[in-house]
Order: sequence, then structure tokens, then C-alpha cells
Amino acid sequence: MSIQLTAFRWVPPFAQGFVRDLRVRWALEEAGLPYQVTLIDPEVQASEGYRRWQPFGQVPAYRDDTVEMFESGAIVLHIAAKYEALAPRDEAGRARMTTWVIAALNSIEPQVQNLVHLDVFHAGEAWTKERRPQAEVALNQRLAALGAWLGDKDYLEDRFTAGDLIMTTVLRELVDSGVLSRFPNLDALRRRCEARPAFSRAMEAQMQPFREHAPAS
Ligand SMILES: N[C@@H](CCC(=O)N[C@@H](CS)C(=O)NCC(=O)O)C(=O)O
Repeated sequence: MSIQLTAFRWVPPFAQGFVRDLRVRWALEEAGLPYQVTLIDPEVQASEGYRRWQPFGQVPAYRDDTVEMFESGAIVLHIAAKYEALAPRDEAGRARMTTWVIAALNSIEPQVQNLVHLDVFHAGEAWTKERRPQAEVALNQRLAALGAWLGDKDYLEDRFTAGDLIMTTVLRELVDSGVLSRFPNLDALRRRCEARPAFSRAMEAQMQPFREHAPAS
């Protein structure tokens, strides 16, 4: 199968290692699927041709022999539907995997992003002093519920699935804020998943172009 993926040629250091093509690269590495990457820049993002592939001009966009897609979660689900490395083969097991992918993106990520946006994009702005405590309370409630579900299990279900993969990409955004360290079992899940060789290969593949295309200082 021939697989193509888009990623950024370069992003500022704070975003390096967090661009969402990482999710797709990681899923492809887990499944053992080779892929080709098209590196894009703001000019390509704005182009009509790229918008026909990714309507919002974002990364990642994906195509293989049969489908053309965008949205990292949808792409990972597409891959996971076919490869046992990412989901059990039985319908009930696949449904649980899908459930956790959507939970990560729809129930956890919005709360995470609320906090990360304040800390990264609005750092030091006066209004955030009032908003941040509310955002942190809402996030803590979600993380406490997730932590209660996980308990002392190694993964969200009885084995690693694409649900753990997507959840890890969401949780790791909280490391710098110190929030995740208050939920030791979630932090352990994140570390356990990041220790997978496929994660390291995906991370290195995202980082390499950033080193090559770093602006001259
Ligand atoms: N929901 C989308 C979000 C994609 C996204 O936010 N991509 C970012 C990089 S992590 C991007 O392309 N940002 C540039 C922009 O929005 O113009 C997905 O998961 O694929």
C-alpha cells in the first residue's frame, strides 16, 4: 500500500514534537507500514490545491491507495481498523478502541487545550488570572475520572490500542504545566506508551526535518 502524509517543514521549538502528524506517524509505525511525507509550509497551507485535501490548511492530511483523509483521529481510526497492532480484531474490542479514541479527542483534549492555550498563547496576560483556575478545575475533574477508570491497569483496556496512542498524545501536552504529575497513574500510562519503539521512531521522523530546515540564527 502506498501511503502519503503531510507534515510541516519547520515549526517553532514549543511546537516541535507536538504537531499532530505525530499521531499518524506513530500509528503507521505500530502497524509496520512504510509511508512518504510531503513537507509543507504556509504558502502550501494557503493554496487552493492543498485546501482541497485539507480544507483548513492544517496537517496532517493523508492518502493511501483507497482513501484521502484529514483529521488525525479519523486517520488513526482508519489505520487501526485494519491492523491488530492497534486494535483487537473482534467487533467488541474494536468498538472499545474507537470509544477511547473519541473520548481522548472529545472529552479530554478540549479541557487540555483550554489550559495549554492559556499557558502557551496567552502567558502573562492579566485576564488569564481569572480564567486559569476555572480551566484547571474542569481539567482536573476530567483527569480524576480518567484516572479512576485506569486504576492500576497498564492500558485503558486490556491491551495497548489506538485509544492509548491518542490519549497519550493528548496527555503529554500537560507535562510542562506540572498538571499531569498530580495524576501518577495517567502519567505512568503516558510514559509507558512513549517508551514504545514505534513512538520513538515517529518522534524522530517528525523532528528530523525541523533540524534540517531550522532558520539561520
Ligand atoms: N483536529 C485536527 C487538528 C489539526 C491541527 O490543529 N493541526 C495543526 C498542527 S498540530 C496545524 O496544522 N496548525 C496550523 C493551522 O491551523 O493553520 C487534527 O487532529 O488533525
